[in-house]
Amino acid sequence: MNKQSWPRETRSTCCYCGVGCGVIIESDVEHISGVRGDPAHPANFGKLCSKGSTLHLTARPEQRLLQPELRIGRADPRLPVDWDSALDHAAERFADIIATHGPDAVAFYISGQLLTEDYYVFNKLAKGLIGTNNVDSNSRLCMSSAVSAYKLTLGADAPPGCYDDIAHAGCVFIAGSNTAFAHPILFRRIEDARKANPKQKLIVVDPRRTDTAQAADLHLAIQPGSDVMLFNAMLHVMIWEGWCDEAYIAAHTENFAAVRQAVQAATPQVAAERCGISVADIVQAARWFASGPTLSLYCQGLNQSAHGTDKNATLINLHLATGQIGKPGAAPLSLTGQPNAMGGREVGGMANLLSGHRDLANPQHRAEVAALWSVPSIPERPGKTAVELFDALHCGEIKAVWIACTNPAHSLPDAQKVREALAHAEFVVVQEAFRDTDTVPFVDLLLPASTWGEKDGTVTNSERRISRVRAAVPPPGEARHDWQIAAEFGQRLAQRLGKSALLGYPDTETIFNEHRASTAKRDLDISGLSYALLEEAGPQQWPLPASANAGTARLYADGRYPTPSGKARFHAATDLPLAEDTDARYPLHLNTGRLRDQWHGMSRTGKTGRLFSHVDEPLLSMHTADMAERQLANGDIIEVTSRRGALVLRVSTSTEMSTGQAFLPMHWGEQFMRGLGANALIEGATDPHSKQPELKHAAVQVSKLELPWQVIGMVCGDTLARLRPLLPHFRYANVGLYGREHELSVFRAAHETAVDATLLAELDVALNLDAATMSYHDAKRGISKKARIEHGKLRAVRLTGETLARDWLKELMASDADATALRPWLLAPVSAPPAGQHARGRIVCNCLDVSENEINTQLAQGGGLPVLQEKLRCGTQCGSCLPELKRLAASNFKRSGA
Ligand SMILES: Nc1nc2c(c(=O)[nH]1)N[C@H]1C(S)=C(S)[C@@H](COP(=O)(O)OP(=O)(O)OC[C@H]3O[C@@H](n4cnc5c(=O)[nH]c(N)nc54)[C@H](O)[C@@H]3O)O[C@H]1N2
Ligand SMILES: Nc1nc2c(c(=O)[nH]1)N[C@H]1C(S)=C(S)[C@@H](COP(=O)(O)OP(=O)(O)OC[C@H]3O[C@@H](n4cnc5c(=O)[nH]c(N)nc54)[C@H](O)[C@@H]3O)O[C@H]1N2
Ligand code: SF4
Ligand SMILES: [Mo]
Repeated sequence: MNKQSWPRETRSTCCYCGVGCGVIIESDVEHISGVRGDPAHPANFGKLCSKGSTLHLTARPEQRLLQPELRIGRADPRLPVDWDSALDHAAERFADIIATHGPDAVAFYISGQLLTEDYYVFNKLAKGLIGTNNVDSNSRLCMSSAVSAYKLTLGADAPPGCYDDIAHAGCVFIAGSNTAFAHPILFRRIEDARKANPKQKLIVVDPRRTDTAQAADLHLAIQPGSDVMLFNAMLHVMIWEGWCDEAYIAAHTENFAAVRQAVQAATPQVAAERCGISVADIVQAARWFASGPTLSLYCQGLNQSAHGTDKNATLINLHLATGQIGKPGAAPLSLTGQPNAMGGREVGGMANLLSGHRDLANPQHRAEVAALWSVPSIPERPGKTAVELFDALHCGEIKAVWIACTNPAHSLPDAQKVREALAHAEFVVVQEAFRDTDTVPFVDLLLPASTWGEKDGTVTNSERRISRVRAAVPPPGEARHDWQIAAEFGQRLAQRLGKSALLGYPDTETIFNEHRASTAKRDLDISGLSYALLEEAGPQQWPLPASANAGTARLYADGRYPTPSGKARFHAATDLPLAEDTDARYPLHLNTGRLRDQWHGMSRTGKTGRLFSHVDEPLLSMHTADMAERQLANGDIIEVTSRRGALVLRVSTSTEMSTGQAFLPMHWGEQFMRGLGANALIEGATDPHSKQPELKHAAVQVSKLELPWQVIGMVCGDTLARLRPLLPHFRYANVGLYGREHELSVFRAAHETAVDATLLAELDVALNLDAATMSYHDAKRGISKKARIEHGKLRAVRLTGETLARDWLKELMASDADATALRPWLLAPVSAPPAGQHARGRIVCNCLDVSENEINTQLAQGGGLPVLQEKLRCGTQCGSCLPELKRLAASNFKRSGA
């Protein structure tokens, strides 16, 4: 008999970003106990970043959604139901709506975090079974401009390069990507390449001086939205200086004349003025780019724009004009955000696409897919894209929406309008792995989905590499796989609609094989790929046709493109202003994006204290001059307003920012703060080609808000579910976790005046302080302190009026230290810490738990990164903090005048 050894090890793929790192999951019978990088995986060779390496800490069954829940009337609470009743009810509602209003009255809104097999089933359910093309994905908010530009210029949605190109590049050109935070393991590869080849040039185009930009040889801090002008000016210089590859242009491209014309007016002088950078820097960038081999890496700074397709395509123009494509180290490589944005594109999981990179608008393609699925036809009418879909829900054109693996109430632009749309809808279904998201309160039928560590299937990363996702443990409670839920619903719906059931799949491999068949003879042909081959030979890059025995690392080596003429097409575009520009009332550009340790709406990363220690609350970053103009000091509470919403936050001075700009992380939403998050402020005008919204920009004003009454509460353990309902009662409020072995929940709030006693009593209950062991109240000064000390340890504390002690108290609780010395402090009005207590400050190195204060103290004693690594060990494990450590060392070096 086989003896099972524990912990068991399962090879799978990280469920966060599009780098697609291989992981080895350690588990016992039902629990995931650890995770480490898979040394054999070609995306990461054993490395993981701060998010990947803490995945096991976010995989606790007690935090999951475990049972279907249904509400019948809108005012009713949702109650647990069994799966049969849940799916029957859903099928009945959908069948009714379809019978009365037609198939286009229902819609599916899915996600680049689904597996390819999940995606395939949803797409077939909508387009094949129901007969609507209303199936779109959050990839519309993410990659659709990259897709449309690839198709427009190169003829197919295929990133031509691979990660290995990083090592071969002479110039790495990063535009609109904070790779150090958002694709950390790729950034490790860039660091390695630069070490191996010190001549390699790194250029970063970003309005902010991010950690990525600070590592660059040349940082082009352009004005928001001015990328097309920059790229056109670079091409202008290349033409003028004779740096173009005329032979390549002649042999392998078309439409260059139009582009030559379009960039004529984009002189370096004009561009310098518009972009806010120097002529010399533009010329330098053009020179390095043309010298090559040049690898461009780009992401949401280009895609999330009302001119995102133009931004992508004018960058691709530079590659075509200089022949920097189809050879080692040279490619326009669009970084995918989500782990399976690529897989979604492959199965055509969007409103304008069909399986196997086919186009809905093409009658031949529709006929091919109809034949493949054995259905009479695929509807011709294009489906609604993400923003249109929610607009149609808002005006009642769409009545029912089925949402899976995305949180639109948080992530779509104009969050208030999205909430209205969800509230108007007749029927909202959500498949979720966790229950605490901003969308869940609007849901009629909530279905528990399995997630990372439990699911089985495939994903494709940014370099076209298909990897297996494998289950280490069974789904908790009654959770089911996403594809299963869609298929089981589809079977029931088919019965009611009197159609043949198309979705009877026994397992994911059968779905994969059907998908594979749909790719035959297409640009992404994977006829030669199978689960067996992935098992044997590991992850593979498409195309991998039946005739091949391994995948393809680079495309277009022969200069032949999948266009009708076989040539790549230059795309002529001129610079356009942002969709929403600043004016006297809204004079600042708001930019939004990611932090190193959080993921989107925080439903997963918000489950572990460790991922809050780098940044623990939503801060608006600004330039000191803009703050001074508004008489703002670091940490002040401000109100930021746009033409459609407002948020109350703390402001933080940042050397990353240029004047006239502000930055807000996208992560915090209603679950973690008072207010709807960044998208309360964003309009999200869409790109005409890709329909991707401009999520990176809004015009805002920032003004100081006096909220003198402040409260801070901390309690051992994760009690966020109990603290959340209190957030809306304060003008400013947020919650989070902190700590490692001893995790605590932290609640911060402020208000114009003292809140009433009932609210404070509710807060005390949520903080487990209703039976406090100690309390101090000074009515005259408006200070009160309440604490519970058990077995000599501080278990909960609440401070009002005077909250300066919060940081060292947080440390005391997180270290589980003896709190005896605290008693006198607790009964006096002072805020100074008792001897031996101190605040550590932000944690920079998450793996080794090293704080910014500790790093600065060490740096003050001399030495740089190597000394930090030797003495404090920071930056020696996952490496996610390396860019920041280098920056701290460099600024210390400058400060000390060395
Ligand atoms: N830690 C972490 N990593 C993630 C994610 C996460 O949530 N957290 N999400 C994943 C997903 S889905 C995605 S899509 C990627 C996103 O990855 P990125 O696109 O790299 O991340 P962002 O922070 O959204 O934006 C990148 C940069 O665009 C800049 N930018 C803003 N406006 C402009 C502009 O007009 N021009 C230029 N050139 N730059 C501009 C911003 O200042 C920002 O630094 O990250 C993936 N990785
Ligand atoms: N202002 C602004 N807005 C943005 C952006 C920005 O930069 N600025 N970025 C945009 C981009 S690029 C993106 S990709 C989107 C991301 O936006 P969302 O897609 O809304 O982000 P997530 O929070 O990752 O949502 C995924 C949801 O699926 C759940 N989930 C996790 N695993 C599973 C599973 O296996 N099955 C199911 N059914 N559910 C699961 C999670 O708990 C989570 O609630 O945000 C967009 N919105
Ligand atoms: S870089 Fe980090 S988040 Fe992205 S796949 Fe790798 S481990 Fe996961
Ligand atoms: Mo994304």
